Amino acid sequence: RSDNWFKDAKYGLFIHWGIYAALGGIYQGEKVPYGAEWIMRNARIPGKEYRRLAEQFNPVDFHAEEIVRKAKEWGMKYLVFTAKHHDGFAMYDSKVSDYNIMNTPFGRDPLKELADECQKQGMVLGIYYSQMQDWEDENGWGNDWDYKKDEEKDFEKYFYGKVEPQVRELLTNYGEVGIMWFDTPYVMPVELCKELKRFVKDLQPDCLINGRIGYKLGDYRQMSDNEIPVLSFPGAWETPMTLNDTWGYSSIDHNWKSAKDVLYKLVDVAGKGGNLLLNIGPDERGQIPQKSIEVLDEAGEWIRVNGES
Ligand code: JFZ
Repeated sequence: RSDNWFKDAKYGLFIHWGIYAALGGIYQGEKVPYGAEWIMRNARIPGKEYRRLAEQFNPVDFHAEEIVRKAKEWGMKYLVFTAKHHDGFAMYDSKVSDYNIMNTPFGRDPLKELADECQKQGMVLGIYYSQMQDWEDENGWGNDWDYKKDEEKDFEKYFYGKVEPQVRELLTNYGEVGIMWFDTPYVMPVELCKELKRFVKDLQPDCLINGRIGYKLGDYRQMSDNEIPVLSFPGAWETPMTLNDTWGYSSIDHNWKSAKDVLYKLVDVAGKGGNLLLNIGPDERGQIPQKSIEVLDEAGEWIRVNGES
């Protein structure tokens, strides 16, 4: 893989997928505002109840081969998959925590399946991991309805007991990882962010780290969600973007961008030297929303005709 793969990539696929997809933005008959992947926190769903989603999770329509093939057709060069989002649920086979997808009726490891397909089809694999927020771990940040206030938690216990061991799994069991994509570092102490960076680089020296590891320690600059800078930057940077207004699957968000919108944004970002990381949120069956497919298909066709490579 070239050193410059990221700088040349221009376009990637973000995949936000977790057991929150089963709620699709609705809890107890009520629409819960903001990102559907935030529903546990936004509706203050007790952990005991939220875990029941795992007991029923069986996304039989998930096909890694298809997702990677589609991403290629759409003109994308890398993908980033949510191995663990803020809800704390591991969407891969984790020995560190039982709270993972192997303990669902599905019982398969989608990250492994995606990693194998990426290898086969020539796509760079990136892994999203929520390092600070974890609403399942009693010492992870963000859950004050089941557990103590954040300031009273033993964050290091969570960090050394869950974060590092899980990051080790992710960088050991899935082959070459192109990016470790961290998120919402907020008040994480700088020493631990540095420690995490060292930890990643020790395991995979060529693995890039995104800007949201915090304190400008990332290998490339991270824009805010959906933000496109006015001027270009010399270094590597990336804008994460959704096709509607949520990252996780929502049954009620129909505010879809058109293929034309996507292309304008892609050309804008790529022209300024950045990468657009565009998101899909598969539903509880593992299906990509039909509208996302339509828009990305249409944009992909234009890219095939007019793109450089
Ligand atoms: C975070 C997550 O909380 C969200 O669920 C999703 O995963 C998204 C990609 O990242 O949300 C953010 C993080 C940073 C900004 C905005 C939303 N920001 O810098 O503007």
